[in-house]
Amino acid sequence: MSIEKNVKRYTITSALPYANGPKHIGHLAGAYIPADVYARYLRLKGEDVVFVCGSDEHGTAIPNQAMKEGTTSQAIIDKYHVLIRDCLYNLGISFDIYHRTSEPIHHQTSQEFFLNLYHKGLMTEETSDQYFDEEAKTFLADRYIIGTCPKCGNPNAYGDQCEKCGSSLSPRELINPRSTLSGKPPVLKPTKHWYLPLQDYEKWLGEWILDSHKNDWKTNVYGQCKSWIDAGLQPRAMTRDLDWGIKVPLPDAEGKVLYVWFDAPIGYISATRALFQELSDHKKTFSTPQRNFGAVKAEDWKKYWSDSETKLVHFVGKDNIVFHCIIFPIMLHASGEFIVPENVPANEFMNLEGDKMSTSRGWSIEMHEYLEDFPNKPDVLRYTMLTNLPETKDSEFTWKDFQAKNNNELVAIFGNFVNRALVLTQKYFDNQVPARDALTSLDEKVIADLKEFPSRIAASIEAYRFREATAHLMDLARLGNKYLAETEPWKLAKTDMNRVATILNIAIQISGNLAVLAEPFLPYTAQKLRDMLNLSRLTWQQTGSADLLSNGHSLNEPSLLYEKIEDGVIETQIKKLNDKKNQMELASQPATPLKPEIVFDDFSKIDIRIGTVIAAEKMPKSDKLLKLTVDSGLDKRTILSGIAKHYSPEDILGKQVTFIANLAPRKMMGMESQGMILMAEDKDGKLRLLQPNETVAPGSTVS
Ligand code: B3M
Ligand code: ZN
Repeated sequence: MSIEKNVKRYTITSALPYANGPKHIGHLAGAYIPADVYARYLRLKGEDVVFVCGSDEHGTAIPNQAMKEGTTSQAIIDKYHVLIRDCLYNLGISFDIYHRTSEPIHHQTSQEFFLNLYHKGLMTEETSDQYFDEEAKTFLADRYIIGTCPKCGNPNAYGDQCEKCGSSLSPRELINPRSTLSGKPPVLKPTKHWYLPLQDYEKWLGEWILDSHKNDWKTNVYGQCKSWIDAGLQPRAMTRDLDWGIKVPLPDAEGKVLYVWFDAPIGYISATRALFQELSDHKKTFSTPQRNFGAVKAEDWKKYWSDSETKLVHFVGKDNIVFHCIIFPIMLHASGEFIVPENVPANEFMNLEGDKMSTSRGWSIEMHEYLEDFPNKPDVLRYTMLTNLPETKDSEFTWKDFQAKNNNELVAIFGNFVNRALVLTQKYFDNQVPARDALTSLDEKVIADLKEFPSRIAASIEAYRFREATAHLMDLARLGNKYLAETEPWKLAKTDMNRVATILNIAIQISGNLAVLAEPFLPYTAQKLRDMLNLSRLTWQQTGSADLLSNGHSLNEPSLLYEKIEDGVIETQIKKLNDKKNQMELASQPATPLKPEIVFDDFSKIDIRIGTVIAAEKMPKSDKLLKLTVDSGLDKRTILSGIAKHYSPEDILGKQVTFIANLAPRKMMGMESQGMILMAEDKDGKLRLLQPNETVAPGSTVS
């Protein structure tokens, strides 16, 4: 059984995105939105919270991308760090700091961490054979080796993982391995590395996870941990042969860097360190403190990582579970200096329109794309994600659902309720909160119901059930909506103004509660609503009350919280998604292999010309051939062309074409063809005419 410890402060982390490209919205469902709801809720309660994140700028993902974009690793991280950071902040993710693992303070923290374990004798040194590319003269990181997957036969599996069947692999398991750098088969060469003997911590992990977190960790997380531990752990190399990363701080480690999964989670610690450094210096570079931390000292960061009364919670996606539940905790525990996480409420994946979300396949909505198309709707995305979080199993984002969540819930329930309450108060009471008169039993019931919401929402958040928490929030708006629908104050205005005052007072109180309780989920909405209600920041503890806004309190001008999203907008997005995927598919098709080299004389023998099609008809008895009459500038000749599947005679009539003019005539289906029309052909065999980009005289030569 786990014993809830005495919690004085919280350290909340979101997985550090690799700064190797834009990130799609699926990431939000695991590491960012749930973490943000949790952090915002705790801050509203007045808890001492630090919420950290930053860019993961090491590992082979970075030089890989640099190679693809034909630039340097530094240029890649500089570009994507800013892009990802800005997207996350614009989506309302309220980090106190968004740091970078390329910062000196992180290099220092990671090297200190490594040396601490090393000097304690907790690292083992081992020389083993590893793949080396003799042409590129470098050891090959797992990602730089591809070969056939031994499990499913995928010919393009990576040295660490097969993306087709999902198996995790080691490079030596690949069949017919080849280097991605030179394309050649790599050779084995001895190299020395430093290992963390994970197996030495099996007993500790058993007690810490399997015994004490059986009931409070999510079953998907606990299950993954259990199967790892049951299968038996092995020493894991914490260093790599690579020229991009944090240097191994030992004299005999030339050309070696820390394993990215060693340094990246330490990034949480260095981010916290940087935050307190900045707070104590009153200088801001990376930090955006979300609350007043008061007067702090630089070394105060330690409390958030070493004090046993700190609750550390890591928010990640399911692919990061093993690193946050097994490897990093072993590192923290072994260091003897740090606390281990209280929970790792990892989510499963969010799919997109029936398929796995993937930036590389083009089946994705990138965060920046969303924000470009819906710049003033971060909350609509947050809400759609929150109501669909893959908390127990994979879930799905669809544009139709996005539209439905907006139109049927945010507009029709939340927005509609608040708008009616405010507009009616403006109309009947000059925008001043009217006092309540005698209460009916319905009023009393609604006030009593309202009181229950804060603890109900809180209980769900504290149990990491964010979907449920979001549903409770919307239920409060529903309660208000229903109350107005039942009491119909607009009908009573002529007969019973006291009654109208009572109803609108209660409706305004519910709106005030929504303005506070919605903040973790819909921060932009909450802000807008607070502004309309002319309400200062309240705490979570103040909610549940029907006296949040005093009698006579003046409200500001009401405006709509949400607007309807029309079908056309959704259709455009669906089309955009399909177009992007098709484009990616075309771009990723390998081109037809090159033909053997020729000399210039070979080429100059071919007489290529431009002509104009002056007649075109289908070739009888053929579904492939068109019979064209081409004005070649020299003559009017017949050319038979196998394009009937791609062009109709009408399509091609009058068009200019490129053709080989001196090809020996050939007989096809009993007719002579005097030349050959040149076409562009893609991998699918689709043919397109080659034309000059301006009309030229027939007979113009091509050279
Ligand atoms: N950058 C992997 C990922 O984005 C990795 C997370 C690091 S968290 C310390 O999935
Ligand atoms: Zn496979």
